[in-house]
Amino acid sequence: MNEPRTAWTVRPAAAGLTQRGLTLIEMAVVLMILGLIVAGLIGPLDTQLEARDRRETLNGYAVTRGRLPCPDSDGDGLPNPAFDPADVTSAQCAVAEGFLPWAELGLKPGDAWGNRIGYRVRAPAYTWPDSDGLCNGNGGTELDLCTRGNLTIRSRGDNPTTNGTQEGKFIHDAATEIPAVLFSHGRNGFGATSVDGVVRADPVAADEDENANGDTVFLSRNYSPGAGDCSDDADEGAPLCEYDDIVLWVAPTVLNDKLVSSGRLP
Ligand SMILES: [Ca+2]
Ligand SMILES: [Ca+2]
Ligand SMILES: [Ca+2]
Ligand SMILES: [Ca+2]
Repeated sequence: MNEPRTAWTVRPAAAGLTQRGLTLIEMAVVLMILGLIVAGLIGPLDTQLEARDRRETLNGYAVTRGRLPCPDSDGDGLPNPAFDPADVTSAQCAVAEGFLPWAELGLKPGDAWGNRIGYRVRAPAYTWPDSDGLCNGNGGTELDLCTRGNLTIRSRGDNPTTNGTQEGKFIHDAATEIPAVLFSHGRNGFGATSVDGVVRADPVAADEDENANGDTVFLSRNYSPGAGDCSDDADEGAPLCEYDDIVLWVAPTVLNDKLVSSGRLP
């Protein structure tokens, strides 16, 4: 004999999952937990997609202008100096690394946490348009197909030379000769400047500091919450320290493809 079904129970369709149905309160708890999980996933995904949009905007800018913009050094969202097609020295950026010139690109001034986006570009190799349709080589002074970037992206993961051991902290070059890098210092904001110009605290962990120390090397890896005994080194016995930065870079192959397919470069 089947038990009488009440309005307060929901019976699972598959037999054998559980002997009794879930009460509405139990269902509500399950739905609430699922909601929290989904919200937790959508947050970071959203910011990743936003970062990709920014990079796409930058690639599109390169296609229409034949060059990348200089960084913004004073926070008004415009490149420094202003580009002047009659003055080649305007491709010499005021700073090698500054803020993404959001106003020039038609973007929002900051990331999801109200901080400006960092931006570094090789100038003038990527900030002056090609003048002659010729390849002027690595270290050239205009953006053509032989131009190479000077930025390096490092990451952490498995060491491919150790058979049978799966590392997680082995540091390696993920990309080299990169023309330009865009980065957000993430939720913790260490190393960032707010959209209102407030300089936030410096990073404490080594991997995040790599994205705040102003040199040509950046570090991009998965999020880690950090722990008391953490270390950003090769010690596989200790967890990685806190890292929530979002580092994206302009890939030279992608940029070249776009410049060629749009007819910008021969
Ligand atoms: Ca500016
Ligand atoms: Ca050329
Ligand atoms: Ca961070
Ligand atoms: Ca660095």
